[in-house]
Amino acid sequence: LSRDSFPEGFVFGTAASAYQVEGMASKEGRGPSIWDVFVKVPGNIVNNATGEVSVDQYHRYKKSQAIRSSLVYGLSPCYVSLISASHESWDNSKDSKTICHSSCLQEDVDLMHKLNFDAYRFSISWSRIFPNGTGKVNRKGVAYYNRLIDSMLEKGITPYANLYHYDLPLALQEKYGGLLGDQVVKDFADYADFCFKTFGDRVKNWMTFNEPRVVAALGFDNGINPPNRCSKPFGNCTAGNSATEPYIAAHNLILSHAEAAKRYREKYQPKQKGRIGILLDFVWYEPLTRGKADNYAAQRARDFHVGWFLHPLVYGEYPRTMQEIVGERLPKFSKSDVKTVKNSFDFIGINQYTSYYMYDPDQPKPNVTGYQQDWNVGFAHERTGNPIGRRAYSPWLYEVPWGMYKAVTYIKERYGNPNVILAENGMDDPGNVTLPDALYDRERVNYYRSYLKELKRAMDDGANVTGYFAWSLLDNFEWLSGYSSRFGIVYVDFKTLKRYPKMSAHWFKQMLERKKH
Ligand code: GCO
Repeated sequence: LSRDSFPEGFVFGTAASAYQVEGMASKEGRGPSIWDVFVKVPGNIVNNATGEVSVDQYHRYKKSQAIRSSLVYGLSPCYVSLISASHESWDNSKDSKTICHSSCLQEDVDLMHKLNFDAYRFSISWSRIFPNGTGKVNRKGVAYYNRLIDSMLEKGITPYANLYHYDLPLALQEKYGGLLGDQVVKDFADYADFCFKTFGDRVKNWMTFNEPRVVAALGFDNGINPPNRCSKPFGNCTAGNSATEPYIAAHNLILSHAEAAKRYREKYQPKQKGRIGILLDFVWYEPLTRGKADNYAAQRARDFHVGWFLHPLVYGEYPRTMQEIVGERLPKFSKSDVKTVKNSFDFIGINQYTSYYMYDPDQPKPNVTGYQQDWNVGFAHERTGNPIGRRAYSPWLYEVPWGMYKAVTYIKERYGNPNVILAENGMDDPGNVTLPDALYDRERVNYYRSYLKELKRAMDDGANVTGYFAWSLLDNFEWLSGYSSRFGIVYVDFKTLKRYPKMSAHWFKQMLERKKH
């Protein structure tokens, strides 16, 4: 497998999100998001970790002064960093963890470039731009994203900017219930509009939301993610109404996406010539048996998963299965909504990691291990004692390369072969692996190689895929798991924040090398 196995111009990048990598969460004028308060409640996150410092990308995205001077004196960056480390007393700083240390491995954009990646999918933190969600702009936040974008362009890394990765400004949650309030549609579009206006001269690939299904289901059905709304006894969620709220939140997410896309297309696209899309997570659901009931169950699951959002975007309505099952509780699109929602994308981003078997929970249970999903749809990780794939560290993540082929082919067939970017794909190791063992991530290399082969196979069979993003460049803050799960192709020592490329990083570097023809 090499770059040449893919069409000319195919983009390879890595993906990350603001709260997971930036750090400086309560500094430089950033307002809190719903995650900032959630992580502070003891017991919510493994080891009570937070994204307050995380991997400090806020400071470590570009060449630091010491490395710049190395170019002047003709010394190797590593050598200079050793000198400067011993001469300057970094540790005297009150906040030494968030000071930009200089070392040959600490510059993330530089690292992407060295590993031969073409692009970086990052997210903009809404409350870093508008600390209260609306109104006054935080100039320091704007300056940070300007610096980040500029340093990417300097290095030939194409920015892919996502506007929302779970981090709703807390102010909007408090003001009108966040995603449950209709007002979020306008507020999100205003925020998006500001970003298009400010960064759109350089950012040509925009994404509105990451994984709206996760936002709706985990935030409002089982309530394990903020704002922790549910009506079932799960975790420590607050009173909500699981029967309706996930559908209302999802509906507002769809309308917010569509409104932002409309603004982009009308006001900015003609001049800026970029494109806009949305990011959907897609677990492939494979029927457990060949029986009709399981087939229908799998189709239903795909509809409730990716169809929930993609169906309205492509066809202007929710999937038939959802309409039948959810009935009156499913909000309706007005005629004018349909006009904004339908075709409100230039591309679809798909986050594809894993696959599950799906069975009809009303049929007598075959021999499976798994659990019941919401909406009373059953899914399983094993069929007659055989796991669907090798399990990674996270209990939800099984390695199923053929699921990649099926998921991408399904989008092609059911949704008219839209332009797709494979926006996330990857696997994790446990957080407590140590150096140097952590660097020998053979299994991650196998994972990437086999999934990329299946992606290529789907493309050879006609799927219109134009890019691929690995999750993630760096080990980082993995939401509820904190730092107990590592998804990076680059190891981060969370104490020193030093970066150490793993074998998988070297694998990508070689795979992406441009051959001189
Ligand atoms: C997503 C998640 C990411 C996770 C990654 C690994 O977009 O899928 O929200 O932020 O870190 O998926 O679990």
